[in-house]
Amino acid sequence: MANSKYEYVKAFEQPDLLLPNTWIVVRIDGRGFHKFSDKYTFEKPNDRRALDLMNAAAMKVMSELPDIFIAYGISDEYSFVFHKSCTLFERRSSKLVTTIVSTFTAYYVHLWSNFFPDLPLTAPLPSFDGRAVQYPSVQNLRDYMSWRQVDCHINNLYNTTFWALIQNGGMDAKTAEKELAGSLAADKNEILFSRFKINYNNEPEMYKKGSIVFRDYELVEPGTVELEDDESAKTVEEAALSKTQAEKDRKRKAKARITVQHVDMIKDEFWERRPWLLSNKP
Ligand code: DGT
Ligand code: MG
Ligand code: MG
Ligand code: MG
Ligand code: MG
Repeated sequence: MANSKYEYVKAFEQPDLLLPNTWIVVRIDGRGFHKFSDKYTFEKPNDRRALDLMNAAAMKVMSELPDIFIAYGISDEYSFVFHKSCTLFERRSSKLVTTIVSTFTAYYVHLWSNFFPDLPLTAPLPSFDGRAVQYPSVQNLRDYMSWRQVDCHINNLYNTTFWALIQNGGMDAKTAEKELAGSLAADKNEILFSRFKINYNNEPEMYKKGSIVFRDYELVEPGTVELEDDESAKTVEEAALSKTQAEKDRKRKAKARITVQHVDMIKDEFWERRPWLLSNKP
């Protein structure tokens, strides 16, 4: 069929392919969740139901998009990570971001009543923004994950102390803010312990460390995953073989158990114990 005279408008669509061979992080964040959390009177500083709902929606996103190998959530945000070899949607940035944002939002709304059975969700409904960022090295990616986890720790220590001063110490927000201005982590730990008998170390791990969602391959022995392979050295037969291998890997990924953990991922141990996460055959 001949092109219509209107067809030229297609040329206005600009490609937005992300660079090959880079780790892709899609971070989404709740829009206006300060207001949203007030509307549904989320517990301060952490509302278990709200965080569990974020985690449940993230797990659904991961099961629908097996190319995501790890995700990390704190507060109203979630970061989803694609392996550097990922070719999903030809690595089109807007397609990756909008698919994740809409899938996450749909599940957030769909699962709401499981976590807030007594609070019907009413308009304006929750929405999320999203962006894709590319990281060229494993070190950059790990530094990104560490950055988010350090942020979680800093914010949670501050918020825990701030709300203790208000809820247990009877301060107003202005006074509590002044009290904490310029304070170090040790000062906040001391305020919590000496004034309120709260040992910060005993606070829930989810609040202190955030939530890491990943595929757990219990059958993978540590050290059995190849960390380096040279794509360019492959013969045609090897390439065909690796295609069936890729198919097997895809099925294996789809079947793997998706788990949520609240552990340190800044130190090497988390990654060393799970070599498949950053391997060339995720
Ligand atoms: P944005 O992202 O620019 O549209 O604006 P916000 O208001 O979403 O700001 P953001 O993302 O920087 O901060 C997240 C807000 O969500 C923050 O005001 C606290 C609130 N929030 C998140 N999780 C909880 C929770 O578990 N409990 C309570 N009370 N508030 C929470
Ligand atoms: Mg924001
Ligand atoms: Mg937000
Ligand atoms: Mg946020
Ligand atoms: Mg279509």
